[in-house]
Amino acid sequence: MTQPIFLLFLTFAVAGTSAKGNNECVPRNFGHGSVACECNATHCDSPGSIKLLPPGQYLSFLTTKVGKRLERSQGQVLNSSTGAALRLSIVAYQKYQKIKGFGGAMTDSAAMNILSLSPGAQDKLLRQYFSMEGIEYSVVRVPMASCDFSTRLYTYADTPGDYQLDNFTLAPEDINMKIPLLQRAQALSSLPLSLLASAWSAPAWLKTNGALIGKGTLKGKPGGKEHKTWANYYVRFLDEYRKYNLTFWAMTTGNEPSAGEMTNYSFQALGFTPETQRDWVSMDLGPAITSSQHPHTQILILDDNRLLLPHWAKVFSLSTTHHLYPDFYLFGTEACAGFMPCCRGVKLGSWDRAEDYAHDIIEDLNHYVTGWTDWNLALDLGGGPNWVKNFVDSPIIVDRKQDVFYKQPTFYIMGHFSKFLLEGSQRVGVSFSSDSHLETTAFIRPDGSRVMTVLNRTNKDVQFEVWDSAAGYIPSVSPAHSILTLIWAV
Ligand SMILES: *[C@@H]1O[C@H](CO)[C@@H](O)[C@H](O)[C@H]1NC(C)=O
Ligand SMILES: *[C@@H]1O[C@H](CO)[C@@H](O)[C@H](O)[C@H]1NC(C)=O
Ligand SMILES: *[C@@H]1O[C@H](CO)[C@@H](O)[C@H](O)[C@H]1NC(C)=O
Ligand SMILES: *[C@@H]1O[C@H](CO)[C@@H](O)[C@H](O)[C@H]1NC(C)=O
Ligand SMILES: *[C@@H]1O[C@H](CO)[C@@H](O)[C@H](O)[C@H]1NC(C)=O
Ligand SMILES: CC(=O)N[C@H]1CO[C@H](CO)[C@@H](O)[C@@H]1O
Repeated sequence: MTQPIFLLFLTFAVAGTSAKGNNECVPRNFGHGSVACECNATHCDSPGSIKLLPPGQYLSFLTTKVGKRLERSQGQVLNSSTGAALRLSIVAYQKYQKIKGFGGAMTDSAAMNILSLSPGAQDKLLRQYFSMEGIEYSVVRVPMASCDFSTRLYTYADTPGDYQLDNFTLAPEDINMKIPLLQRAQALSSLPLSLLASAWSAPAWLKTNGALIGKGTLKGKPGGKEHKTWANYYVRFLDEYRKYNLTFWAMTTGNEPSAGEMTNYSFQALGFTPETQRDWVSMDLGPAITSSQHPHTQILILDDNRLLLPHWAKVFSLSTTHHLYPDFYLFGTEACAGFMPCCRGVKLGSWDRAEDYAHDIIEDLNHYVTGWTDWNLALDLGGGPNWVKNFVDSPIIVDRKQDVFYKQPTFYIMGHFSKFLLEGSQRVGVSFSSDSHLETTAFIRPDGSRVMTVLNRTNKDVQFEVWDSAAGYIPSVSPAHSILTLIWAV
């Protein structure tokens, strides 16, 4: 992991708390700027399912540094302007990319953390992510075999010389943990989940360095037996998961191929250059998938740092990348907070990390990205387990001893997008009547309803109105340090 797609700016402040009620956040202040909401086997705050109001009314959902968490309200769409100094107009004829979805990763560590809770608390946690009452994740990234967020090193084919993959076998981590959780997540979800597979390393015996970690590539050349075996390994993985009724929307060509080009890289990696990976996809992986029982599985390249675009895409003949290759799409496969050496691990209730998430997601969406996948679905209080101590943060932190989990501000940020931007929602233009640094993005959903999300990272409340020529005027305010999602039918 460690995909530095955003920078952290850490400051400290003390936040207020929100009211405690039946369905409300039980706030816990750990001194990191805002609160985390505590959930247990019998209580968890939840935004609830969304039913659009008829045309002429809007719904709004607000999360603030001072403690609101996807707080719902509603109002009338007006027929005339309120005269607000700032107007954000929907420009419906400016159409951009369509959304695939939002989600997180079912790593070995995430699965262990979720399963360390009592069955009741596990259920509450899964409902928070996947059900209509929660934030309705639709994408789950599934590491193929071990990564740094595992407690041991393994692949599914560790028998040396097993080119036919006769001894390919899923791990106990899959069979006892990840698969049952994915099935439960699917059962809670109102739509089929889009699963995304990523491998970290090939089996050691297929690699130049004879190890899962460090600098190393596949032996031989694309088209050779190691490259063929590695392609067939992906097919076998899809075959095995399908036996559990889990089918994959897409696979990536491998997590962070650039890491495997670094001397002494500390955890599982497999090096590729754009040229070797292009040739492996065209000679081995592509044909293997096409002739498998999963011919429609999408292949995503460059499951790696954003900085490597558009070079990789150019070599594969894929803002810059979109304009070069408009028929392909961009999708964010991994992001997290707390990976920087200065400020590693968990910061319960951090508001800065929430704003970093929101800023990064809006920026990506406004540059043609079709979805955004968070990293571990759940970590422990130390930001692990992680066998190389590469501890980071997660939107849900589990305290096994107390049988509780904490929903961090980043959890609600994810919800401001995942719950509203259904697959197929199309981004449209927004024009500002005057200079403002409010960060915003707007979409028309498949049913024609409109969604606008507004981020304010300053200390000032900002009055504004939305104008949608198909609906009217929505008077609103973006409070200091808040994120607001407005949704209305037309
Ligand atoms: C769960 O949390 C609620 C709200 O804080 C509390 O009233 C209840 O006692 C807790 N249940 C357990 C089993 O700790
Ligand atoms: C807006 O105009 C429509 C059509 O004239 C009318 O039916 C509606 O009541 C008006 N709404 C408001 C809030 O004034
Ligand atoms: C590999 O699989 C074969 C056939 O199922 C079995 O006989 C053999 O013991 C396995 N080898 C290892 C090292 O697991
Ligand atoms: C398999 O999963 C799909 C949803 O992805 C569901 O509709 C179907 O009922 C499941 N089948 C079985 C046998 O569980
Ligand atoms: C890599 O590790 C080896 C063995 O520990 C060490 O000798 C070498 O200096 C390391 N190389 C770099 C570039 O860190
Ligand atoms: C309109 C307004 O004041 N927006 C603020 C919201 O947050 C951004 C980012 O920090 C500020 O630059 C804007 O001034």
